[in-house]
Formats: sequence, C-alpha cells, structure tokens
Amino acid sequence: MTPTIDSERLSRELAQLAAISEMPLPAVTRVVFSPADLRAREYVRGLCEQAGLIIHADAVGNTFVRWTGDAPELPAVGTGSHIDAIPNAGSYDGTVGVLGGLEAIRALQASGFRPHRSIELLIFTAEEPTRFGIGCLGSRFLAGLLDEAAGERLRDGDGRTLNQVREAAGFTGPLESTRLPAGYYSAFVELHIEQGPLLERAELPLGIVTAIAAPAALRLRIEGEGGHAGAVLMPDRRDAFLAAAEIALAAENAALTIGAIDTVATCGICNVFPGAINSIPSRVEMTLDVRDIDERRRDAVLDAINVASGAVASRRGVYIAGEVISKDAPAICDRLIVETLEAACEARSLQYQEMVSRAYHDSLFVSRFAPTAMLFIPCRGGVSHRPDEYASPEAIAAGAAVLADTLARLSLLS
Ligand code: HGY
Ligand code: MN
Ligand code: MN
Repeated sequence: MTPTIDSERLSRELAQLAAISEMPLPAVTRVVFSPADLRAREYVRGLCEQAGLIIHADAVGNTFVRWTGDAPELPAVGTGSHIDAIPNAGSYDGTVGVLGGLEAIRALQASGFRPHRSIELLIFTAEEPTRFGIGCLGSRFLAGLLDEAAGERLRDGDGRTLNQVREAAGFTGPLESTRLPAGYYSAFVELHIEQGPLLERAELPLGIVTAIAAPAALRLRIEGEGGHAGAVLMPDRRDAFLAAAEIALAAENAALTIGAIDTVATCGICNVFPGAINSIPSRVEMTLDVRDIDERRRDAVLDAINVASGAVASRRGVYIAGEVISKDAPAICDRLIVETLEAACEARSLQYQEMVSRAYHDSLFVSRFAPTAMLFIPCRGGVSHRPDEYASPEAIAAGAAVLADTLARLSLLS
C-alpha cells in the first residue's frame, strides 16, 4: 500500500517545534545546547518514542532513532537533518528533514510496510556554526574528521569548551566514540528546503541533489592602532576596520571575477573594537565564508584573499592573523540513490530536476562514510536563514512522501 503522509500532523509538529525558540515567532533561534535546543530535543524525542522507535544519543548529542528491520544485522538506511537554528532564522531549515523523516517512517509503519534493512532517522548535533564556529560539528565527528582534542579546543563566545557544554547538556563519553564505521549506512538521504530560488522559479515540487558545494570558512584578526577620531590625522592612521573593509571587498571581487556563478564569498561577522563612535578601530575580528561547487575555484578565491591581505597589511601598517576554520571538499551524490529518488518521484507523477546544493549540509560529511544523496523542496522566494523562510504544507508533504518511498525501496535492496 502506498504510504500516506499525514500533512496536518506534520505541519502542526513543525509549528510546535518552531515555537521552541529563544525568540518570539516568526523568528527562530535555537543554538546548539541552549535551553531551547534541549527543549526541542526533548520534544522530538517524545514524538519518536510515540512512534515506538529505538532512540540513543552519542557523546556529542547526535541522536539515532531506529526502526528495526527484519535483517537488523545489515547496514541500515539512514535519513535525517538538524534542528538547531542560527539566530533570527526560520522554521524549516533542517526541521523539514527531521520531522519529514519521522513522518516518512510513520507513514510506512501505517501502510503495513516491513523494512528489510532497518531505517534510521539521525538528528545531527550543531549543523550550524553559530556556537563553536564550525558547521556540521556532529556529522564531522561521525565522519571521524574531528578528534578528541576538539572537545577542549572548540570554545563558544563565553569561552566554554565543547566538552563543558556537551557534558552540562548530558552528553558524556569520549568524543572518539562518535565515529561511525564506513558502511554504517547502506544509503543516506536528507530531505531539506532548497534555500535557493531555482525550484520555485522552475515551478517544480522536487529537486534531486547530485553534488554539494565545497565550503570554507576563515577567521581574521586585524590589529591596527586606535586613537581619537578627531585628533589623529588621516595620514597617521592604522585603521583596522578600513583594512577589514578592503579585505571583504577583495573577497567579493575574487568571487565575482573568478568566472563562475557558483562561486560565493560572504563576510558575515565583523566585530569592531573598541566600537565607539569617536574612536579609531584598533582591532577587528571578522569571518569569511567562501564556497563553490568546484574546489579549485574555491581555493583560487582563498588564495586571492591571502594575497590581498598581505598587500593591505603592508600598505596600511596593520597586522593580520588568519585562521582557516574549515576547508572541505565537495560531495558527489550516489547515483543509485539519485536514481531511486527519481523513480520514487515518477511513481507519484511528481516532476523534479537534478541540481547542486550551494548550501552545505550534514550530508556533505555523511558522504565521507556512506553513499548519500539529498532531496530538496522549494522554499518561497528561495529565502532561508530568515524569519520569513517558508515551505508550503503541500511541498513538505510531497518531499516526505517521496522520501518514504525511497527509504522503502532502499531498505529492500539486498
Ligand atoms: O551555511 C549553510 O550552508 C548551512 O545552512 N548551515
Ligand atoms: Mn542553515
Ligand atoms: Mn540546514
């Protein structure tokens, strides 16, 4: 029997999850291990328990929710996403993949389907870089890309270490125990909003992701010389903010002139010290986020930023310390899973297009240890990471339905 998505229930649960936030709706703020994140985790766990699923969490809070199949010894089929949200975000980034994944499992249960391979919903810890400065923290641990030392090295804005924060949230044990072996999943599929305008523009209900962009993040500290905004003459200045501004513009220029529309660069954080109207900035702490679907082009932008920083430092007499926070390869999605998703769309006469993901996702790191692909649904105006982020109940239900069919097909593969 074809699984039927309970769209009413799914929309209600998404709205209830969105309301668990540090900010009043429509904005959602749910930073990892914050009180809102812990309440949200409890809420989702409760829904998973009601569905009779087996739940456990690892040492960094990645939460595994399993529907045991008739062949429990075989690698499971995985799905999932994240429930943490950056400040002033929306209701659908990540949560559609978590609650949509749960709904896909419940619809399969209700249809009488029996999984051969177990089907597992995975709720990743800290997909967003907000608290510890690095995105996909939980999935990087699962992929073995972060070591035990990261527990002491990674600190939040208050100087608290990842170990202190995770243990206070009840997640204990060696971080090395989080690593999953290659082949832990026979296949992994993440449902997510597109976070771009292409599906809506093409009036398509679904996108099948064939590659995930290669993200890189830099942190720069620029030391100049402070002083009185009235008394210090322009030729005598070593203004840290103006140096930062030149570097941000150089990053933009490199992304615009590298010759591809897929190359993007963003200065999302720029903290100016001392931050007084009549005081010359003595220090700036800024970040740069650089991405491209082509790793070589992405690295060419990083090189251009490096050259520009050197030139600005010597011309303006400032000191620049740069740190690469992360620099990851792109992911190519697994062809068999892509074709299984396409067959599931066609079986429901739902149109789709193949596309790349310009946002990164936990699937980027799951692809390091399991065959992986993603399924996108449109979001209004392509808007995301904003309170007006929106995906329609129809789009979400279509995504969850195709996900259910795909998980079922993959679960029956020997
Ligand atoms: O930044 C990203 O691509 C993801 O949404 N965290
Ligand atoms: Mn996001
Ligand atoms: Mn996301």
